Amino acid sequence: MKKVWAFDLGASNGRLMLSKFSGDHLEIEEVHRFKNEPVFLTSHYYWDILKIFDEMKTGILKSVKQGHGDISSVAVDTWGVDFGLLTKQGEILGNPFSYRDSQTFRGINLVLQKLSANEWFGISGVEPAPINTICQLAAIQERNPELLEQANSLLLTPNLVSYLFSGVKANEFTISTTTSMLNIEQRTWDEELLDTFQIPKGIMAPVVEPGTVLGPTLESINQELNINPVPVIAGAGHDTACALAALPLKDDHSAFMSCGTWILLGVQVKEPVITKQSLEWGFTNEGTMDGDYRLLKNSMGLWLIQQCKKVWEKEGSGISYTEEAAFVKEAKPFQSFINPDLDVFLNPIDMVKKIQNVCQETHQSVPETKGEILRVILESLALKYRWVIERMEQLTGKRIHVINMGGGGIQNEWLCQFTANATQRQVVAGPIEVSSIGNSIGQLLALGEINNLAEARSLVASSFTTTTYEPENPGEWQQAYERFTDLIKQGRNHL
Ligand code: LRH
Repeated sequence: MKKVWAFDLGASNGRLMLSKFSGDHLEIEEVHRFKNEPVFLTSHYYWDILKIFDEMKTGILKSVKQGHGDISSVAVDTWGVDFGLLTKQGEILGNPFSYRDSQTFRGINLVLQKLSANEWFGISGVEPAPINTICQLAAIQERNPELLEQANSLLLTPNLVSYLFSGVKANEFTISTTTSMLNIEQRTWDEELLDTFQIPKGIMAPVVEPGTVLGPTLESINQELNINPVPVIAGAGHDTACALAALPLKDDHSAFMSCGTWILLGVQVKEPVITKQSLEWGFTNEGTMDGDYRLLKNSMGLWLIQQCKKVWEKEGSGISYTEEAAFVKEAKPFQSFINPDLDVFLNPIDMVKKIQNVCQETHQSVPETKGEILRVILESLALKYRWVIERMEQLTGKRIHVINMGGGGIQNEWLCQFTANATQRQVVAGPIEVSSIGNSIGQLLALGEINNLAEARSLVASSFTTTTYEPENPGEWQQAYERFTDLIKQGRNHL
């Protein structure tokens, strides 16, 4: 029995999972879960990296206490684009910024002053979007250049924490593709691009392929946690790459959908799709664990619901998952729609008010009750996925028959059913812990326990259960889609 630790850090919580692989069965067990949200101070949003690392160590201590000895390796996956800076001595330089910080909007303007969207997309294959690492760096370079002057290394979040465990500085390929600073063809940092934005070349720790063994856990960590040295692997550092690896896709007519704070909907392709159309429709090309690419659309996802629930909690009228589902059921369908990917939804102070404002501005009826608000969000998300699927089919020339949904978001059964209805495609939902499972698969590949992703996906199919949702009510959803597409033709600041 091989046992590995998978740290999956998300933008609302993080967890340590223990994976057990018997040779033909994979099992995953949650050891520790903790809250992780950006912290607002001095006018910026930061990640509390010290708390994150401390929680990770708590996770290991818990695992040891539960008697999980003989761990073969450990790997970390996280959300994309964010990074930490290190001094020459290897100490952390300031708190890492969150991509929700509004500096990214200044950043994207600065980047576009020097690089056209066409050039940007052509080099990196990544959709020009404010959240990209390059925008943060451009904003920091303008506002606080001393920070970059003092920096000796830049490590993306999974690699930053892997460094804290192993002492080895390297940026793994899949997470590096989210920066839009990587030359997608050469699979390494684009030096010209770094020059254009005066990012000191030396700070970009080298790019390593997924599955690279960085080295054993540091002696100081072993002593503190009372463990034997454990190999730290740079598996696939990006949570979405992990999710794709662990979704039981049957063939290339299956799309993947990783559902969490963000919802990433895409297909695995051999070559990046870098065309006028893919740029115009806001698609992006990121790396997969096995050397291919993920053609996908980054969509706002359950963030919209999480933020509304936060507002209601603050008002003292928070709701549970069960109430959420009941409210959606009661609310009138197809009242109003929003384009979930408008920049205004990236980090508003009050998401409920923002959604109401957008409905009003677009001359639709304004949702008032919790059920109405939730229904606007869920129906709009589902309709947006039809929009994405249809465009993806045009870009690849392949019809999508099935959508494999995974991640915490599939616990929302309305989201799964609405996605099936809006797209009129079968939805196969599961597993929930898809990023942690993918993280473990990355380690098992590196350890030579499994041979390729096809094998990994059949292992997932035989080890975990899924739920199938068949499309319903085609006529009503067709009419809704026509209204939705008319709406998103207006005010398209971000598709
Ligand atoms: C989802 C995700 C997504 C984006 C975003 C910043 O967790 O990784 O793919 O990169 O975070």
